[in-house]
Amino acid sequence: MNRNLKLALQKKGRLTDKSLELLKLCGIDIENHSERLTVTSRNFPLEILFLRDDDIPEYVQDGVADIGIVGLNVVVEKQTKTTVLENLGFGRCNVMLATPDNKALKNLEELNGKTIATSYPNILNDFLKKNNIEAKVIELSGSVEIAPSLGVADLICDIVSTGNTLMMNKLKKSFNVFDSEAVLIRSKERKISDTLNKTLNDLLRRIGSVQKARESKYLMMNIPKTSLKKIINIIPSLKSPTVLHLADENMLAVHAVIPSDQFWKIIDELKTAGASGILLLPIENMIL
Ligand code: PRT
Ligand code: ZN
Repeated sequence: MNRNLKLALQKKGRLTDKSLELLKLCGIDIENHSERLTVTSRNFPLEILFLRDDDIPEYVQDGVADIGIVGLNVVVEKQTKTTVLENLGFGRCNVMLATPDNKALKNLEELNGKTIATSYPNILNDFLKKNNIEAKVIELSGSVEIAPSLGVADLICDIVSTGNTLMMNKLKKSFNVFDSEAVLIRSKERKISDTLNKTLNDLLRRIGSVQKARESKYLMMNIPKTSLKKIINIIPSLKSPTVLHLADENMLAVHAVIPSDQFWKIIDELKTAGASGILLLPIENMIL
């Protein structure tokens, strides 16, 4: 029986928009899903299941969905038999220890004998064990940040992104326990048909090219002919840059793909070397 590949996504939350945007960049059309549990793509053999993020690892493990997009923090906490196929580079956050403002920890050993409230007991216990620390862990399902002020715990271990939530609760970042981002997972043990495997590989190839494109930008500029050598030495190009003649024969146009984060580092050098009309364009897809 031919069926579509099933992908579990968070129904409504921090990862939903970015997950759908990734699919769109992969050329996969998803119609409005707001009131539906499942949606099938019009132009790719993919069915999307919209679920609570906490349920995604188990559903993928059990084969309800073939693959899923969820935070690594949830994957590791749930201890399911799933494996990470790809880090997706969004939904980045840290699981961190935080103390009341006036009770900062000088070192990890000071955690011994303390009570820590968290929604991530497995991740925390693993961290404590690795560091030979004996502390009492209290599991709370939400509003962990109010535990110290209620006198329930000495400190907390929770997700931190900007740190604003900690600040509002008079808490302070302490040690980092776990780095997280959204990941694509599949079941460790379940097999899928050859057809579904082909669809999965196609999807992974597309995701790979979107990720690669995100890391790169297309740089265009005009330069004096005499500066070519200098400019080529400045550009951290993947391959040799494209050099084009211009109507003004003393000038050349140079085009190159560069790592996104390099642009602001080299712009002054390019200008000093005589570059003008500098344009930096996003790349939608990069097939290597
Ligand atoms: O309804 P459902 O169960 O599906 O969603 P949820 O409410 O459990 O999860 P959601 O949407 O809040 O988060 C989904 C995933 O996003 C998490 O599992 C993380 O992998 C990732 N992520 C990234 C975050 C954050 N950033 C984040 N800041 N998840 C939660 N937060 C919370 C955190 O718990 C704390 O309350 O935001 C607060 C801290 O944020 P700052 O910016 O104030 O530090
Ligand atoms: Zn959740």
